[in-house]
Amino acid sequence: MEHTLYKLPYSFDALEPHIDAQTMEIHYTKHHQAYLDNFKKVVEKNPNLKDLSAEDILRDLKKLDVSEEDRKALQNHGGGFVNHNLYWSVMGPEKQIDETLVSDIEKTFGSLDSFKELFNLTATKQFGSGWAWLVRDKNQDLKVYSLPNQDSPLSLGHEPILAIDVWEHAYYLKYQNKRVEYIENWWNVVKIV
Ligand code: MN3
Repeated sequence: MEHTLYKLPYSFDALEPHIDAQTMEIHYTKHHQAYLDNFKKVVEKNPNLKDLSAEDILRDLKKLDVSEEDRKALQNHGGGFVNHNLYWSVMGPEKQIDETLVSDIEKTFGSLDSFKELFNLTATKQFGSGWAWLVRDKNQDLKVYSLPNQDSPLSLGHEPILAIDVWEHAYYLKYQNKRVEYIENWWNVVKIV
């Protein structure tokens, strides 16, 4: 199975002023690329993984026949690879609203605004590096939570729908320590809701 970076359908400066071009370029070409490269090294070491997608590797993380060191590396770098693919894909310079998702969000959280409030609080409160997630659980119910590092909801049996990266590398050049401001402005470039 070949693993490739999500191909950005917009330029590095397309999300300005909310996400600046320099952050986008470094984030995509350096950070994301490094997760992919390191993930592929572990996959190459373990021939039993060669036919699995990165998503399947994360879903089956606990039961994979690999060393504990490699399992941790797959969690970190495989997670980093897959999480960023979603992050790029939910953003864009133009709205492409997912009406079904919006209607499910309104049913679950009362309104889009109350969902955003919960999501922002969750992203703000994630201590240290990590992500805030909107996922569907096994019953297709929507849930919001944060996970540390590059941990993937796939490893909990959940399907990721929307995610914000709150590692400092995602916002520090423009926002410095102001994570809250980054999170609030990020909604301007979320295209699916
Ligand atoms: Mn990142």
